[in-house]
Amino acid sequence: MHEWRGLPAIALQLPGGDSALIALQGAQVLSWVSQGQERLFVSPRSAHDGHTPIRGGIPVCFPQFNQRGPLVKHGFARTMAWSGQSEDAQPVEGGGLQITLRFEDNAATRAVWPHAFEALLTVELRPGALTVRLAVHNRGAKDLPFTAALHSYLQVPGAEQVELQGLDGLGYWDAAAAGAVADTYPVQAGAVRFGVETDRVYPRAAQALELNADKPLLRIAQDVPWSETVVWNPGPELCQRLSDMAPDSWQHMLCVEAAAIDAPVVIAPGGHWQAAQHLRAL
Ligand code: TA6
Repeated sequence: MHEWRGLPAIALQLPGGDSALIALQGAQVLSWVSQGQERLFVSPRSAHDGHTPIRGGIPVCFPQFNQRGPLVKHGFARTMAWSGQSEDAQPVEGGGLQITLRFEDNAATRAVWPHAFEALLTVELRPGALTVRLAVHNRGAKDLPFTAALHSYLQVPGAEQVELQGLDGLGYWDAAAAGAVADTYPVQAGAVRFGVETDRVYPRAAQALELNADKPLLRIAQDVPWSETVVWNPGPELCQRLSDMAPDSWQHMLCVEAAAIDAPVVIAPGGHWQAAQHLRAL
């Protein structure tokens, strides 16, 4: 078993040099290296005590996004231990490796959320690409409603130098607007740029998004069941107030999240749901 700052983790390594590291806490991908470059951001001040959310990588928000419900912010899945081991990694087509981590209901989840479920997080690493897929199975006798997100923290060379393309023309919910009024939807004009707190929920775009700096960095796609894309950068002021970020961390990260939040997903008894986010290094 590998470790990340003292926490158990699983490492995937391809012969060409691409690699990934996944913490058992939250099945959180914490590192993805492609073309010799780290593509994910993890805060130097992140907690690593085994139960506080880890700041960075790809947190799995489940079964609740943010504070849109009665559970802890972003749901309990990101603070709990998932099961999986390095030996479970399997080769996949295209010279890759994949691993699936598992989490099911237990006394702690049933105390706050009365559902029988199995959640699987599959990480597929291929040369130049990372796919992360969340699958949920309703093992109970009643409908299972949830909201969720793959809250990916992408590493950027400078938040003010990057632009996110592909959301042009879409109306978005602006969570950073003063008073955040639910029925005002500004329309995105051109690429999204950063420098102040940005916290927006867009409908899923028809095509993949592209993150560019002075050169193309990443292509970001999400499967159709992820009905929204959340774009978050805390900007300098909020970042100062986040105790698990360094004051300049906002310059090094950008969250582009595959999310299903505006309408809860409802899985019928015995039913399954799954959706992936696909990242490609450019
Ligand atoms: O996805 C964006 C967001 O919901 C923001 O509103 C911000 O709170 C962020 O997630 C981080 O949340 P966290 O609980 O990890 O501090």
